[in-house]
Amino acid sequence: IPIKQINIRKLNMRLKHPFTTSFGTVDHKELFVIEVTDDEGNRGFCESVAFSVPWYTEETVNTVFHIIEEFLIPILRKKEITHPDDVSQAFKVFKRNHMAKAAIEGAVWDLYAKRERISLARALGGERKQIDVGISIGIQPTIKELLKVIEGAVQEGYKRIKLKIKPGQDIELLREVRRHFPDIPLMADANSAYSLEDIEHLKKLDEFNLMMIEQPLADDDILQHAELQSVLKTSICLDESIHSLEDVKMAYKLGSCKIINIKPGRVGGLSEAKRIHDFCQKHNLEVWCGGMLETGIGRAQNIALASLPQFTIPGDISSSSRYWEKDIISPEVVAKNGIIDVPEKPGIGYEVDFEKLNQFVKWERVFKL
Ligand code: OSB
Ligand code: MG
Repeated sequence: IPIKQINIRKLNMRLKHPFTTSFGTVDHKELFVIEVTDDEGNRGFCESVAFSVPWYTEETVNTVFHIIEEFLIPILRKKEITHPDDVSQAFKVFKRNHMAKAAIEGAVWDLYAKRERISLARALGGERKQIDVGISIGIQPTIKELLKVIEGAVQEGYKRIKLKIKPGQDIELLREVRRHFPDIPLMADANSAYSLEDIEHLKKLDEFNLMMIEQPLADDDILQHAELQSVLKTSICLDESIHSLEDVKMAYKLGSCKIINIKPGRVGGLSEAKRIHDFCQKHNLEVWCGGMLETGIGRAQNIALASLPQFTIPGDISSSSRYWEKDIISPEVVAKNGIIDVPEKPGIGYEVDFEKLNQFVKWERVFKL
């Protein structure tokens, strides 16, 4: 894949509504849109998913740029890339910084699929023409407001409702939600807000018929989750703890979870996401695709990934309009009755709308290879 040029645009986009988790509130998303161009003028796109503050994992939007500029682009100048899998392989000389690596790698995947004239979904081995999707609902100021947001999501047809919880806003909150919505497919995400000292408290989650509890314990733990899973009926899903296939193997061996949330950015890109998918398929771990409040570019990448067969649980892949007044792709992502059509056009299958995108650009850097 003869990559000739990399354009990196820094964007700052305001979310329609602030999104609150146990770690804090996000109301703007700063991100990089990565564009890679080949010798025939084909262009591949991806976005960086890191937040401005290192409270989900250690990366930030600015460490992403630092790593790309100082370390990743020099590698692309030296190494020949014949397949997108070569990108993550070549990047392995540098530790972690998965969101930086994934931003470049995802753009190369899109470029590769466009050169092959196939959809990104197909390039990854995806089979589904449509994917089921769910929605992640942030912590709301009051239960009343939460119930209203859930009602809206149920009306829209989302196939799985995820609620953010934290100590003090968990058991009573879920009891109230279940009283109003006894049958909806429901789960909770704690974003590492608990410790093993809360084990008796966390056992109460078993009464709510949850699909899973996502990342209850520390972001860097796998062992303690195994201890918790051994006493919980509710399935544990790991998010923050999983950075690689090796982490998944450890979690599987220890019995730390039954479900894996795959986010390409967190695991270093689509190639590693696919390897994790394949392992989970072989070992009967269910997987689903998480979200990072992406624009349509990242959403399109997630849709392609979620078309793979072991993505058996609806992902956090909502409509563009959930987070953005206007998205930067055309057409926008639309979930109808909780279903999104997987595009069949080459690459990510959505056009980047530069007229819209340019309104959010703070600056741009061009790297010739
Ligand atoms: O833990 O999955 C998470 C948002 C920001 C940071 C972490 C998470 C989330 C979400 C929202 O749950 C996912 C989305 O709708 O993009
Ligand atoms: Mg999560």
